[in-house]
Amino acid sequence: MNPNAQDVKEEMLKAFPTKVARKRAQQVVLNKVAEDGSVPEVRANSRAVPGIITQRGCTYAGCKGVVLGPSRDILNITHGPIGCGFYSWLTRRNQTRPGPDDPNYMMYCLSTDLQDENIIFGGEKKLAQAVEEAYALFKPKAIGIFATCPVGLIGDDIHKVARDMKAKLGINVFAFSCEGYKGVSQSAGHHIANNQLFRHVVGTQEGPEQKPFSFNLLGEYNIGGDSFVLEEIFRKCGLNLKATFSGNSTYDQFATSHQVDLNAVMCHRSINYLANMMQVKFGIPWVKVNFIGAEATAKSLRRIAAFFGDKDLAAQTETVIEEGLAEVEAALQEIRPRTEGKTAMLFVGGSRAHHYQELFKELGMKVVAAGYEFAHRDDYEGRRVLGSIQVDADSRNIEELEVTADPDRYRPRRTQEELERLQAEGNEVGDYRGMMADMEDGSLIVDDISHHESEVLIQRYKPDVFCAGIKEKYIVQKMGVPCKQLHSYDSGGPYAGFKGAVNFFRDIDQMVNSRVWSLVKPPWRREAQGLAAQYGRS
Ligand code: CFM
Repeated sequence: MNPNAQDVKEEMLKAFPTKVARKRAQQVVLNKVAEDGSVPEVRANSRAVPGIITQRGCTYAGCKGVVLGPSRDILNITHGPIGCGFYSWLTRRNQTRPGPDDPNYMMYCLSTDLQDENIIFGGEKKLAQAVEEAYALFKPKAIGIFATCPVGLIGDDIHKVARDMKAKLGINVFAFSCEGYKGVSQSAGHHIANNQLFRHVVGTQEGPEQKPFSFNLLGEYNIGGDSFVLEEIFRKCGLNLKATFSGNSTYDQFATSHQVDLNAVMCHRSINYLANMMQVKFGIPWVKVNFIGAEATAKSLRRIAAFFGDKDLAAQTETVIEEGLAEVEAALQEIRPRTEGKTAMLFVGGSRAHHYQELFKELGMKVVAAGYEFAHRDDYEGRRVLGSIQVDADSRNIEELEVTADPDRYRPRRTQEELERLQAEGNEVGDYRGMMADMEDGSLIVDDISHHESEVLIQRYKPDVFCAGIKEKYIVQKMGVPCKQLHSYDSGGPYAGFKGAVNFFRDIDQMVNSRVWSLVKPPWRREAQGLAAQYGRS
């Protein structure tokens, strides 16, 4: 029996001081989907309360780690103390597959290793030296420079260094003012990364003539090999994938990505900025897709095929879907009887807490609570609320680029009527309906969940699996509940597409049906074992 969600909410908040409880009350919401699809308002993208243990990361993580991290042949240099570079060194399981002669810098960790002296006298010279040294060693096509907190505090002009180096070396050098403190979470880093990629890379080369059905996949970072699975599916359908931002892609693909006819947006949170800017400047429409979940994959493939409106493409897509679903169905027949009726919670990032619900639905499991770490209201409530999101001082801190149609290269790929027809057919054209519309009434939505709140949720709901990240994993498991990492997939994956769905079903089956969890005695199952001691007297 599930507990009453309102009671749980009150219990979560009662440990907090009044002011904190008042703020958190706006971020913990009982879901209710109205007839017109609207849902209750969730406070999101606001500062975490100091002292609360949040799941969030920093702006530098969102920019250097998330969006640029998977790029294979852009040489990424962290300008800052060595720790920022070291701890962002390939911890995200993003994979890439270069050809035998292609450069691959992903396994390197380059840092300017700022010292006290540089903090006092400035680090620009050291940065310029580092860029020259890196160029001499690797001869890359492009170098990205990433600012860390102290760089912003001492005021190094990294953009000037980038300009000077670009002129001197004759390669593309660009910088990101993604100091960790710049925004309230890694979300700000996504925006900064989108801006600079758009400004300095996208559309800087003209490639060969476009093949038919060319598109980019935006917001797919090839964690655990997801992109590899998707690339194969697209190839089988007869689609031509140009660039993936940024899983398993190259600088040249980014630079020529403005030539395609469609952008398919997977992770709305991290890359909707680029999708919108490319639409305004080049006339490329975007559709929302989700390749997590077999049905979701089928729906997304049909959405892309519908956009291109070609009979043969549609037929080939249906064949691929049929094959894929057959494989998934066979696995579900075996697994679903063991997972049916179990419960899950997902507290992850800015899109997976939504996307992965598809896979749990297919397993017959119920999602009782979910939330994002750092997503915005539109990811919860849908883009329909965009106009009513208040811009606060923290968001104003992040640059909004002024974008206009390119005088020579703007080419509307579809007429307004065609796009409206596709949207009317349910295709989320330039639209995202958000997480809550897909969740049951009465489920709990918790934005930027804290450690304390997770504990209360687990104690009260005793879910069969809790999905989060490495920081949460062992605390959750000590409570006798398996924790599936949905950032790194633990050592598993890929989980995208049809093959990925089968992998996920097997992994979750093992987790929720292992008897090992009943051997863990969480604190509330133990007898009261108060510690007793006496002060010694002499
Ligand atoms: Fe997008 Fe991501 Fe995510 Fe994200 Fe991330 Fe990630 Fe994530 Mo970790 S880009 S919002 S900043 S889907 S690294 S691949 S898993 S928190 S839900």
